[in-house]
Amino acid sequence: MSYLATADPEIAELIECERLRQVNGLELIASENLVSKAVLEAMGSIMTNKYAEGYPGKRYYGGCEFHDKVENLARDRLKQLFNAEHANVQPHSGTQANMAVYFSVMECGKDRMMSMSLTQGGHLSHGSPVSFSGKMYEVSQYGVDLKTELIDYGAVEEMAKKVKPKVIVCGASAYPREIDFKAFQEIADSVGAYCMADIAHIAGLCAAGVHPSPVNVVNFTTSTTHKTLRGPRGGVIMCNEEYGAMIDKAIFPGMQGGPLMHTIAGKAVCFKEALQPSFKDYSRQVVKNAQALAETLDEADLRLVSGGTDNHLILIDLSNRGLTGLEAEVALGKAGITVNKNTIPNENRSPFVTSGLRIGTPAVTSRGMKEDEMHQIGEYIIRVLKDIQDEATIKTVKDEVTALASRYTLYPESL
Ligand code: DSN
Repeated sequence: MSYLATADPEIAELIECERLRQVNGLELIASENLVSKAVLEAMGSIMTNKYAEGYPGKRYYGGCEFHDKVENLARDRLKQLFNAEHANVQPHSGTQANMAVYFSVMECGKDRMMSMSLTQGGHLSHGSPVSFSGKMYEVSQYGVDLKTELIDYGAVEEMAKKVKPKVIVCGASAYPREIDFKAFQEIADSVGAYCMADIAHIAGLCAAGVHPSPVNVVNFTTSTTHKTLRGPRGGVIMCNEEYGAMIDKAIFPGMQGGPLMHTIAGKAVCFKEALQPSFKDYSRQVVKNAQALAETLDEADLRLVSGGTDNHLILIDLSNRGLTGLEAEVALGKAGITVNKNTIPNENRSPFVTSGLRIGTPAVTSRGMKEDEMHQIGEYIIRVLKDIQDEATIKTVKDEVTALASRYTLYPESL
């Protein structure tokens, strides 16, 4: 960072403040992770200097010979990682990956889609009324069974038969349990719909075989690359060869211009890392850590949505604690524990307040923490939530958090 410190000390200083926040705190946001130094170097490289509109071998600019090789490596590695027939690594984000699938198979203002509601675990780009997806298509949303807090596949099927959607979206941002992708595709087939699985949250777990993969099960799989997959921020799409040309066209020239080639280089590095045997160990540990943390929270009588977790995240229902998600998020933040407020099934508060907290283990697992540390972190959370006005306890917990964090690197081994 020496050039930056000279050229723009204000930005350099803010980046250093953020580095210290990450070093000294515990990052428990379920959708975040830490990238390796190799990914960081690729992202910060001169690959950003070039326009490469088009695809390898078919660009609209000269001088793309090395960019072609980088993008081909990224596509081939992603295909190998998920055993996919076709991969597009150009989406700038998960939302744009989803948009490309919708644009490929649905007609704006005419077609219907079905997806999980945002308050019960879905995502904005799955048809929320405030997102392009909810404005452009007619959307029907399914949720979880309010008793079990699990997806009710029978209810999804019933809705599909009534709604006759063109696309059924599965995949979630706040669902702690395994998703049955085969069941979703079967429901889609039964009503002549396409099925799209958005695995942004669990992509790393699917790649490592820790969660069943939807690739080759559903028609389209979209994802981000920066959550459990532990790569740079961005999106990808996978599908069978028969849909490949249509998806590629939807991304470019359909909705994006020049690809972010420095990000695509970072994605290629991430996929290589995820192909190493140690990534399977990492992913297994992410789940073990989430389950260890859930156990500690559950023992303290915090109510966990669905009773626990099968993946990398836990959803705590605070409604019987006289606390909102917002209050809990702020108090834990003061103690150096970063989490996010989240809606829960049967939510009656606004998304800015909420009755829940979402907690995830991908980043702390990348730092090398295991079950013992998860029990410790669970204790910290319990102590802070017991009385969020107790500033002395928050201060003591913050010191303990800093001491724990200081024992672990910010940069995962390059595998
Ligand atoms: N906003 C992300 C999350 O936190 O789950 C999903 O895009």
